[in-house]
Amino acid sequence: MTAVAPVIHSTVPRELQFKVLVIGEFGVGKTAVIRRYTEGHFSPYYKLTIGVDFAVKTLDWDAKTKVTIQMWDIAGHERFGHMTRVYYKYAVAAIVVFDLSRPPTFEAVLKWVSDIREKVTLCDGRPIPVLLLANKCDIDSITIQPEVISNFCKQHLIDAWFLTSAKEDINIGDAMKWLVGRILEVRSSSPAPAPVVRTLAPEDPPEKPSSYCCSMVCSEPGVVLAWCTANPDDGVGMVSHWLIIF
Ligand SMILES: Nc1nc2c(ncn2[C@@H]2O[C@H](COP(=O)(O)OP(=O)(O)OP(=O)(O)O)[C@@H](O)[C@H]2O)c(=O)[nH]1
Ligand SMILES: [Mg+2]
Repeated sequence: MTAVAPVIHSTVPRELQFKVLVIGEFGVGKTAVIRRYTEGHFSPYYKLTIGVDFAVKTLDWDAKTKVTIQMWDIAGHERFGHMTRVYYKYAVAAIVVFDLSRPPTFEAVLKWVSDIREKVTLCDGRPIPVLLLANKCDIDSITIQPEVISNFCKQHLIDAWFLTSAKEDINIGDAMKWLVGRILEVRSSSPAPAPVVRTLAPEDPPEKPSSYCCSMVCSEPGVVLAWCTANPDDGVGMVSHWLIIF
């Protein structure tokens, strides 16, 4: 009789970490979208982002997969634009945000998409997925029509777009869910799978981690280091310190 080798299906949970860029013109609501998603609140006050900021959110994607999204909140103001090549490094997706009540911020989307396509690709050379957010849909007197946005996305190979409001919490969660799904889909179709940051040992406790340390080391001039601290109750984290060495 021939012995049949048992088929072993891995039940070891995996933890994946993805770097996602959030870009777009100043004042469009990038920080507000990130805050809404990671902390669940909104501030009506505008405090411009200087350089780059970070936020981290951990999701139980399915029974076997924990996903940590590291969101890089890139300043939209022109004067901080010279560092984007460093900030974009190792990103696996980008969210481009524009303000529905300010048409010039929609016109600037192409500039941001081109910047991404020129400066960052996946490790196998494919372009990173791009999600477009038409933010501030709570404001009346909006003149940009949905079909114009849809056509624009088709024409420039933008993967998807959503009407959002960070203020009223419209579509932020759905948009992020779509993006994580897309990142996983792209990753699974890659000839060289993206690295698994950490595989949890079976004896690891299933609770959410109380803190993280994440660092980005760039081969370009400059080193970017970020220390993230997560809230043990909801797994939501914010970078507590960051440092760029030139
Ligand atoms: N009505 C409304 N206001 C919003 C919304 N999202 C953001 N805002 C406001 O728009 C202003 C700018 O938001 P930010 O999130 O700081 O903009 P940003 O894109 O991060 O700007 P930079 O950091 O300068 O690049 C703030 O006053 C926010 O309160 C929204 O969905 N609806
Ligand atoms: Mg900001």
